Amino acid sequence: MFNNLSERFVATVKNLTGRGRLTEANIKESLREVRTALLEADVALPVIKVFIDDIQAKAIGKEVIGSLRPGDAFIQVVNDELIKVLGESNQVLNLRVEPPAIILVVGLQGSGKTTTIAKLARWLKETEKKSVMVASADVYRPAAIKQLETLAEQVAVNYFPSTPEQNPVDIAKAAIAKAKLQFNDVVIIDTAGRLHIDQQMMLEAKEIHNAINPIETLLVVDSMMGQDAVNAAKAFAQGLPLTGIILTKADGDARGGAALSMRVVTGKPIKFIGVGEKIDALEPFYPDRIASRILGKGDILTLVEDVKRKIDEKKAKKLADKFQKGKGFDLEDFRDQLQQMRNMGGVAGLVSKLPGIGNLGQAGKMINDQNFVKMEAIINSMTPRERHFPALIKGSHKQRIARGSGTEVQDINRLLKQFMQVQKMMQRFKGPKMAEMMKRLQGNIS
Ligand SMILES: Nc1nc2c(ncn2[C@@H]2O[C@H](COP(=O)(O)OP(=O)(O)OP(=O)(O)O)[C@@H](O)[C@H]2O)c(=O)[nH]1
Ligand SMILES: [Mg+2]
Repeated sequence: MFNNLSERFVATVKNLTGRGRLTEANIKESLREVRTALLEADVALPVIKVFIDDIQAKAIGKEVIGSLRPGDAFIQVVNDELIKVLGESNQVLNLRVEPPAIILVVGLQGSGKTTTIAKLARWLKETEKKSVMVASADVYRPAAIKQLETLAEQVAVNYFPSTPEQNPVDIAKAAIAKAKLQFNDVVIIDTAGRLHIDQQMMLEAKEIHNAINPIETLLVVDSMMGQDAVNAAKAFAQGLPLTGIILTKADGDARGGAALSMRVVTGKPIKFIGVGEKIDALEPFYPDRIASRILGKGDILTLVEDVKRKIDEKKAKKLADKFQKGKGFDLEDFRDQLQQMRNMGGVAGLVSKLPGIGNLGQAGKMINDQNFVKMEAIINSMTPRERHFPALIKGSHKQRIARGSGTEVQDINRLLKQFMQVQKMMQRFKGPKMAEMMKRLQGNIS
């Protein structure tokens, strides 16, 4: 997300380097570039106007104090403005009611409601330690109910069964009654989506809303729809008392116009973003972190949270021990490492949060999930003995492994070479040096 915008902004700042002070003349050009970047990102025009006016007012005459370079001073102003437009701070879900806290989820067809409900249920369960129930009031597509049931099973939360013959309001009410009996903390109600916003859909959503009086009414919108998503959100906000927005498919949206326009145009906060099809690809929306990502500074905080949440602690400790000793690192450990990286929202998700990744070029493109899957398949096709003692893998073994994993002998050679590089690197870090690095890392994290 925001790749294009990010590239543009970083280039703009580079142009300012070397100037002594921000003046009307030298920021005029930068502002023009920012404006073009926002237009290309498909940001709503009124938002662009406010953005540019604010930056102009704040940037002109801004002293470049101390070691701060003009580019940095300008970026500071842009950063503040981005945060403002994105909504200042993370807006948490309001669950402070007598349980169950009711969350109603609405949105256009295919925007990602059902998937997002499963992700949200999982997030509430794992991060907030809530007991969650989900129920589907989407009676127009029989498969829709089944879809939620399957997802609920996958994330292991309570599922309230419903059928297409029932009335949506009745389903919602019955689910809430059941959740109350079971002492669930949160109940999330899925609704039917329509192709367009029409009277009937709004009426039905309103009817459900009136009947259950949810503490949160969340609108799910597809960020790839750009300004259409913003307009749809505006219409929804007029018909329903929305409490927040969840922006899905941010992973497929290189422009980011919806994210940047949503708050200003609808007045509603984005509370979460969906960043992938996987069930854990949902992140709370932090304007400051997103601004940081847009400006190419990376989003280390979200990355650290990701790592904390997803890493298998036992395996990580085992690996750290081997690190310390600097020996015994074999292909099984290597495979664990690959798996952990994939668990962290895939390599692409990981890489997008690292600072300065735009400069990685070709090398960056080589890192991808397909390669990792292939590497895992190769290691899986080895015997345990081969995994422990890679040096023993000879020509005929390689052919067998290649056949077993559906790869070529040259893939096996490449993997063994990569493994050896990692192993060498680990040896260099062994002993006290590693302990020191770990300590410093921990200091940075907490
Ligand atoms: N890449 C990506 N895909 C997503 C994301 N969220 C949802 N999807 C995909 O979007 C498609 C539609 O998702 P659903 O959850 O069925 O959408 P819905 O709004 O419930 O659809 P209806 O019930 O038909 O209105 C699915 O293929 C999801 O996997 C996301 O954050 N990233
Ligand atoms: Mg659905």
